[in-house]
Formats: sequence, C-alpha cells, structure tokens
Amino acid sequence: MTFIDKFPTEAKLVRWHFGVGFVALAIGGLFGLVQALYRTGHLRSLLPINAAQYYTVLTGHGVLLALVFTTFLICGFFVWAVTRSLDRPLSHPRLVWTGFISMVVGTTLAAITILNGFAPELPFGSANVLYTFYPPLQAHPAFYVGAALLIVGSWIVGADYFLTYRAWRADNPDERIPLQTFMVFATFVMWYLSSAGVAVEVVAFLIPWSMGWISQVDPLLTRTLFWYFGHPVVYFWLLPAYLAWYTILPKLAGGKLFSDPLARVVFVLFVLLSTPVGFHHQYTDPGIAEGFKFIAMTNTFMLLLPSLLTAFTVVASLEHGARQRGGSGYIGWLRALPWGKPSFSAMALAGLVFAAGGFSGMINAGMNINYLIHNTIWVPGHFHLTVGTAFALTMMGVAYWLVPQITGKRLQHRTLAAIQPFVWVIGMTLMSNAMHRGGLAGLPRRTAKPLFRGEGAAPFDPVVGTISEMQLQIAIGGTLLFVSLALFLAVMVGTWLSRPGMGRLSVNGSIPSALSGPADSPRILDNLKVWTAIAVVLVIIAYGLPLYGMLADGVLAPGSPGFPV
Ligand code: HAS
Ligand code: CU
Repeated sequence: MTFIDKFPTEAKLVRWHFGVGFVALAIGGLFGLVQALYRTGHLRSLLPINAAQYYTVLTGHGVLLALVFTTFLICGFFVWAVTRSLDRPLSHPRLVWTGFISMVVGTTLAAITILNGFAPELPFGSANVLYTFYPPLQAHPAFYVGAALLIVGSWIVGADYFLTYRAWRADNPDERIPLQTFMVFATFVMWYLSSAGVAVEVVAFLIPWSMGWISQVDPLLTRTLFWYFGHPVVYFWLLPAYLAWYTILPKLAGGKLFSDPLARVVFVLFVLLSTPVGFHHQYTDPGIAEGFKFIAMTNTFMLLLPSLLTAFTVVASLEHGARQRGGSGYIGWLRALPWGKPSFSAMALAGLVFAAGGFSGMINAGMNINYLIHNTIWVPGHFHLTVGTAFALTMMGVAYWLVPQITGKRLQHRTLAAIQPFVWVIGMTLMSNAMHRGGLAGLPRRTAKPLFRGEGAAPFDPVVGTISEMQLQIAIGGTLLFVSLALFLAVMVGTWLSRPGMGRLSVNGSIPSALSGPADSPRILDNLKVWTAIAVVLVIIAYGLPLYGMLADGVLAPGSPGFPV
C-alpha cells in the first residue's frame, strides 16, 4: 500500500514541507548562478545587480538554501521516517502544522528584509548580513525574528516526533525503537541542544540590539553562541542524508543494511560529539585560549569516526546489494549498481562526493593548517561538497523515490531525472575543485571585488594554473549546477501537475530489515537520555570556562580578559 493511501494527513504534511523547500531551492539556486557569474566576472554586464547587491544575493543564497531549504526538507522527511518506521499516524498533526506555519512566517519575514536589498528605497529594512548574521553586521529586527520563528517552528514539528513515539511505546512496551525513529531522535536531540545557542544569541542580543534597546553587543560572545550552533547544524543537515544512505540506499541497490547496531552507534556518537567542537570555526578569533581551541580540534577529529564508520557500513551494504544483483570482482560489483535509477544515483553520487568533502573538512579542522584556508574561497568549496551535495543531492534522490509515494503520481520526465545527478556532480566537481585551489592561492571568500585578474589585480600567484582559469571553472560549474537544478525542478513540477489517474503507481516503499538486526546490540544503545546527559557534560567542559571568560567582563562588553597563550 502506498504511503499516501495509508497515511493521507502525513503525506500532505510532507508535500507541503517539500513544496516550500523546493521554492526556496529554486530562488536560492538562481541566486547561486548570479553570484557565481558576478563574482568571477563572467557576463557581469548582463547581471542586474551592483557590488552592494552582490551581498544581497549572497545572503539570499545562503539563507534560502542552507537554512530554509534544509529545515523544511528535514522536517518533512522526518515526518515520513517517523510515521513509516513506527507504522502509525502522527499523534498531533496539528502541532506539526503549527510548526510549519511558524517556519513559513519566519521565512517570509526574513526573505522580505533580504530581498529589500534589491530596492533599498522601499521601507522593508535590510539584511545584507550573510547567512551567519553575526555582529557587527546588523539586520532589520524582522530578519532576526524571522530566523527565530524558523528555528522555533522546527522545534515544534520535532516535538510531535517524540509524542508520536510515546504513543507507540505505550502500545509496544518491549520492542526496540525502530532504526529510522532512533535516527530522527538522535538528530533532534542534537538539534535542540545546539540550536538553543543561536536562540539565545538572537533573542537575548540581536533582536534587542537591532531594536535599539541595547547599544552594543559583544561580538566574540555572539560569534561563540553562533558557532556553538553553527557546527552541529551541519550535522542537522548531514544526518538526514545518513538516514537515507543507511535505510533507503541499500534497498535501492537491491540489498540490505549491513548492520543496524553499527548505525545506532554512529548516531549516538553524533549526539555526543557534534556540539563541543564549534571553536574549530573560531581558530583565528582572539580572546579564546588556544587550549580550548585544541580541545575542540581533538573532539573534531574524534568526530570523524562516525563518518568513517558510515563509509564502511554503507559501502558494505551497497556491495551486498550489487552482489545480489550478480555483481562480482573487487570493484567490478560497482557496475552492477542501478546507476540509471535517479533515486539511487543521486544518493550514491552524493556519498562519493561527500568522501571528498570529508577530506577537505579534515584539513579545515587542523588548527595550524586552518590558518592557510580560513576565510578563503576554499571554505565554500568545502561546504558545497557537504551541505551543497551530500545533503542537497541526497534529498533530490529522496524526492525521486518519495514524491510518488506522497502524491500517488508517477515520476515524470524520467530521462531528465536520470541525467540530473550526473550533471550536478560534473558541475560540482569543476566548481568546488577550482574553489579549493583558489583558496590555496589565497582568494578570499565573500567578496564581490576585486576580480583578482586582469589589470590592477592583486598579485595572486597559484602554484598550478591561473586565477582566470579557476574563475572560469567556477562559472561553468555554477552554470551546470543551475542547469541540473532546473532539471530537478522540472521533474518535480511535471510530476506534481500530472494526473494521478494516469497510472497511479504503487512504489514499493517497504524497507528490508538489516543483515544484523537491533537484537544484536545492547539495549543501552537506545537510551538517548543517557547519551544526552553525557553530551551536556561534554558541552559544559568545552564551553563552560570560555563562556565564563567572555561574560566575566560584562555581558555586553566586547572582548574578554586576556588569556595566557
Ligand atoms: Fe565542515 C566549515 C570541518 C563536515 C558544512 N563546514 C564548514 C562550513 C560549512 C560546513 C557550511 O574544522 C562553512 C561555515 C562558514 O560559513 O564559515 N566539516 C569539518 C569536518 C567535517 C565536516 C571535520 N561540514 C561538514 C558537513 C557539512 C559541513 C557534513 C554540511 C552538511 N568545516 C570544518 C571546519 C570548518 C568547516 C573546521 C571551518 C573552516 C573555516 O576556517 O572557516 C567532518 O564531519 C567530515 C567527515 C567526513 C568524512 C567522509 C566519510 C565518507 C563518507 C562517504 C561514504 C560513501 C558513500 C557512497 C555512502 C570523513 C561517509 C558510496 C557509493 C558507492 C557507489 C560506493
Ligand atoms: Cu564545523
């Protein structure tokens, strides 16, 4: 039975979340194209923006994609995951609608202030503050209120995952918590723990400051609160992709998940270690003692473990699937995978690209080598492989598989869908490789000027290649990404507009059990209360003293007393 027939209310909720997310994706993606061309100086004269508006486009791109698209997709996807794996409807769908509306209102408020950058004469404020929005850049209060409503909305949606589980538990007192629900919980526990930081930043400091109620804020404190949230948020994006790679991808490959217990261990490790690492974004910030940065670095390297375990488990599961399909040889089995199936190829390619993104993450994380790449275009190179592909392309794969199940309609334009993930990967390879290389040559991130080539250009001297050639690759790569995005949206809109009567399709939405099931692991693994308590202790160890230092000289006073270095 298709999901929509069994759970019509939940299917509708997923559709709405995905729908809003895809609108954000369309606008944010268009901004991406504009910005790639403007920044690299290609076709600049055709673009209707000036240098100041480059930052409007950049803010819109970052906020709509990294914050809005992600949050809507995750909340919707998890509605499906919880409902499917508990095999029961949500206990309080109205709560989820409430959260959804809060997120839509928040997004609208923030979007209006950002978009007003295109017509600053209009009275809707401004918000050229980029997606990290830290002081001293200041936005209109509506931007911060919007951001807060987006986050609070996701909290409300998340509450119903837990309430639904409680109802399920009452009926199933002895059963192990199903893997997908466990993964959703681990993700949300981490999300509640970490997004509290940005909530404090926004509500206690940024809103009062932008309203003029307080005259100044402490930039170091607000940055620290931001990055306390800003690292775990990347796992808020990654873990839904992992949920898909662990539970959907092996099935699409014709196999089974290799190990359910190992998957649980991975998610527990993320709960424990995702938050006490935020200082790895602040290695160059003065006012934080090197020792605390060192602790964050050590934790970050331990945090590689769950991803390396994931690489092992997911690839083993895919190999199992490929061998079931007749694949053989050491790597020859790769050919037996269903590369023509867009849901599979999107997710598998996203995984392969993430392997490269993970390696650039390891370089970022080294305290000494970070100084080489910090604030260069290397960093956008890194995060387009991670959130921009591991998350975004995986969610496109999820959509190819799930949208027929939540609409009851057959996927349209299948040929376009089949080529779309490959176009994405080619575009991303060109763009992100050139960004990494540009970063090594010292090209800064987040700047509209200068062009770094031609007359009067700053003297950048890359070891291999030229700045112009890198800029060209970024422009071509960005354009291919936009083409790929347009293909994806055409498939989605085409499917949405098609008639359900025309071959109402029953996609096989079942998920086979793992080769090694949950019974092979101790029950303590499921006890998220214990893991959450340990996570809180680790947060206190990592953040207690540094925060005390920042607050000791007065909550609003900039800076912190000197630390012996
Ligand atoms: Fe990062 C900056 C370190 C992962 C996103 N990161 C950023 C920023 C973003 C971001 C958005 O330490 C910029 C923030 C800003 O605007 O300033 N990052 C890491 C590390 C990891 C990491 C150590 N990042 C992510 C993920 C992101 C993300 C995930 C989003 C989703 N990152 C940093 C640091 C900075 C940073 C510093 C600050 C830089 C600076 O100076 O500003 C690790 O979690 C990575 C571990 C991953 C692996 C890869 C394992 C491979 C797998 C693939 C399996 C293959 C499959 C396919 C499934 C070790 C799991 C199989 C298919 C077949 C066909 C076989
Ligand atoms: Cu990080």
